[in-house]
Amino acid sequence: MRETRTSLCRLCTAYCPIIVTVEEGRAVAVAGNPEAPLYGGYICPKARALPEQHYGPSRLTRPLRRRADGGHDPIASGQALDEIAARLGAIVDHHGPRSVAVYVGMGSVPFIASYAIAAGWLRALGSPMFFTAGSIDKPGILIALAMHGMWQAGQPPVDTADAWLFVGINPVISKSPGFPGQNPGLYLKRLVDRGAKLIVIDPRRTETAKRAHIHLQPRPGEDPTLLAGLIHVILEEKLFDQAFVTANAQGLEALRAAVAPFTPAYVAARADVPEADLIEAARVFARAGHSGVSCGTGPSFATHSTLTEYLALCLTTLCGRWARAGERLTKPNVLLPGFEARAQPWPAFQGWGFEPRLRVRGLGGCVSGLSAAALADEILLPGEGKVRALVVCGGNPMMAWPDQMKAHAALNDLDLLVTIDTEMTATAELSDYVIAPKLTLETPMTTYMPESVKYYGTTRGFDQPYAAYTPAIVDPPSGHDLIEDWEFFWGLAERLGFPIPVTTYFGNGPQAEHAPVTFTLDPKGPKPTTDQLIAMAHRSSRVPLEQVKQNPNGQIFESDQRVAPRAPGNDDRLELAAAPMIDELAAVLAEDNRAIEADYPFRLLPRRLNNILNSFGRRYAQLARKPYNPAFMNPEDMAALGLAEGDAIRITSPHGEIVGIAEGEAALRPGTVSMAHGFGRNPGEEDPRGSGANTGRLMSAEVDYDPITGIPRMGALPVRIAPFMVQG
Ligand SMILES: Nc1nc2c(c(=O)[nH]1)N[C@H]1C(S)=C(S)[C@@H](COP(=O)(O)OP(=O)(O)OC[C@H]3O[C@@H](n4cnc5c(=O)[nH]c(N)nc54)[C@H](O)[C@@H]3O)O[C@H]1N2
Ligand SMILES: Nc1nc2c(c(=O)[nH]1)N[C@H]1C(S)=C(S)[C@@H](COP(=O)(O)OP(=O)(O)OC[C@H]3O[C@@H](n4cnc5c(=O)[nH]c(N)nc54)[C@H](O)[C@@H]3O)O[C@H]1N2
Ligand code: SF4
Ligand SMILES: [Mo]
Repeated sequence: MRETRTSLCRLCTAYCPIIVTVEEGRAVAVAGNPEAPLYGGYICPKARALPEQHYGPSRLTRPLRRRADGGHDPIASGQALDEIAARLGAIVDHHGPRSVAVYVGMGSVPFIASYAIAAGWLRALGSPMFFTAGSIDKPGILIALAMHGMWQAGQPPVDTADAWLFVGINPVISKSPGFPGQNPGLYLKRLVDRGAKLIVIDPRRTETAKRAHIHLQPRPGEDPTLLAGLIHVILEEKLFDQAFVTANAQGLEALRAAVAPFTPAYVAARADVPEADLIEAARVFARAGHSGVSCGTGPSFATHSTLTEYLALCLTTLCGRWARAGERLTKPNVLLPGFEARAQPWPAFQGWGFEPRLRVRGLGGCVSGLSAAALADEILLPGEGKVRALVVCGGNPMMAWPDQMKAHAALNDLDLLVTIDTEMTATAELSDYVIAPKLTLETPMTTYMPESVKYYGTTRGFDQPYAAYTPAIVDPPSGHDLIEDWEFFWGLAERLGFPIPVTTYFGNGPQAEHAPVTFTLDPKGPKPTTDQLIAMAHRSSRVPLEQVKQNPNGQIFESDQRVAPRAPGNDDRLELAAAPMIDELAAVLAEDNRAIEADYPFRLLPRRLNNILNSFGRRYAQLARKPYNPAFMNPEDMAALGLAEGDAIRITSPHGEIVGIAEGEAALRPGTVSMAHGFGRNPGEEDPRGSGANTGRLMSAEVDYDPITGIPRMGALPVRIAPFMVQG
């Protein structure tokens, strides 16, 4: 029997509505859902590969256990859980709970329960060692918000903007939640057709930059310089919203003094952009009726990630781009609890320096969590507190952690490594146990996740109060032994004999306090279904889950709620001059990169490929047009080095070396090399034209790391390029 069913693609945070053709309980084709609001029927090629993900030869359908020779044999999931629980119990008995860590990656995005239950399970075990991929993504957003304060009513909708500034973010391809991810290409087209002016800061002329009124194509890593320059012009020309700033912010004079040296002439020369374009960008941004800023991974990886986000918040506040009393509340929540939005800040708060402290680099807990970039060191460093067991849930450390060689040494040093993954990844190969999970189409879910990303600072998520629910729409493959990610932690808690406290996660600091949804899962009681778990997590939603379930295409749940005025007597203010940020801006001014540039004249930049999601998708015939990640270079640079299209090149950083395959791309600023991450395999299995190269190999987790979030330099990475000659 052949029929169609509606569902949601949940591979990335866009959560595109899809129509799945199902035959005999199996998905055979996926198309966009034109009836769903917001998305205009859009899907990307990755959604069309969902059937291949579910039934292709690389899918794991049963757990595996590692043999002494490194190979893996199938094992029943119940037995795997028995053995893992016993080994964890022994490790905790001997070394204490802190010796057990969990790392949750992007593969948990589709599952409401996995992140919250993994965190709760670890807490109940007594270990604070919980790490997420978010700490090697844009952790600076949350610290910047803690330092600046948050506006309770949020921002006016993006689609009312007359100007928008994109800093190292390419939503047309990435659907980064830093911009509404619901068909961002169409979104931008509509904005531009309406007369809005886009300003893009990116060393590459990206798909987003093609629509830009002004594209600043600077030297990589100069984002704080450029943003300080924009603020300089806006203050100098008195283009800011003086009334808003006087009523709602503090620190203006200190900020003015800090950006004073960042004159247009200085910034233009240092970042190598036309001075007139910089001034025009400042004027367009400030004179717009509404405008906003989205920052991406480009600046986050290029050091000073928190400062870039902080200056973006200062720009937003200076121009008063926050929702005002009496305006319609654009994001009244749907699946999250309703709230009273006031035109006032949650003031700045101490968002870092929390317990536990890590043993390396003076890092500690903070609102962006513990630094995954430091976890390899926590595994390798002997002594009290050494991490000996690691559970990886929907992540791929061997492909994603900076410093692949160190990650490899660390994972091999563990007493126990368990990975929950759909395929035999490079990390799974090193794992003692690999747990095979159910996949998205086999499980129910709502749009809770993309709705909650709006709580991450300048991150946007949905621009409308949209919500949708999908049931499981296909059966798991016959003869499977699959469990859902959350059931793994349930099974361990059952065997270890403790309940799991769950806090569904959204917001940080003051926001998290206003309506957390908490419940306890007790494995002594009956095991809930995933739908029951979803119901528990949505218990205090503004719109009842049952109502959301009634529309298979999802729906925009309008609200006539208005932004309330400031509470009487309240005088909280947004902070324009947090001391650590003013100090860091002074340090930026004093930076001198010339010495390193003489030896390493190129800069390696991160990028996203349309068909590949981090390390995911490379095994799918319909996605992997090339099995490797090309090293894109400006054709003039290639000519100067005598390189032809497809030549192998040696890419050397102060820390490591990889071999890439050169490919010309005129859109790149000369002097840059742009490469996707998540490629290559484990050390010793290098195959530049086969699996590609792992750019993490070029990075050190200990170089130019942020003292609060721990994120090291992962972009704007100094490298040198030379033709690669095959030896012998
Ligand atoms: N050099 C370099 N390093 C980087 C980056 C970079 O640009 N350059 N980017 C950084 C960023 S932004 C991030 S977010 C991190 C990502 O870091 P990770 O999340 O650790 O890496 P991914 O490759 O996204 O791993 C996701 C894994 O989830 C698995 N998966 C897919 N679907 C499911 C599922 O349904 N269930 C389960 N359990 N697993 C599933 C996939 O097979 C894959 O192995 O990498 C960071 N590292
Ligand atoms: N198709 C696809 N979609 C994805 C992913 C994927 O791998 N593939 N990954 C997902 C993940 S985990 C994330 S975090 C998001 C990331 O989403 P984005 O942050 O939008 O990531 P990119 O598309 O790489 O855009 C980053 C841009 O920064 C530019 N850049 C590099 N260095 C600098 C710099 O120093 N300064 C400035 N201003 N720009 C710089 C790069 O040229 C690039 O265009 O995408 C998500 N979506
Ligand atoms: S953008 Fe692509 S991968 Fe992301 S949710 Fe939409 S269809 Fe899926
Ligand atoms: Mo990411």
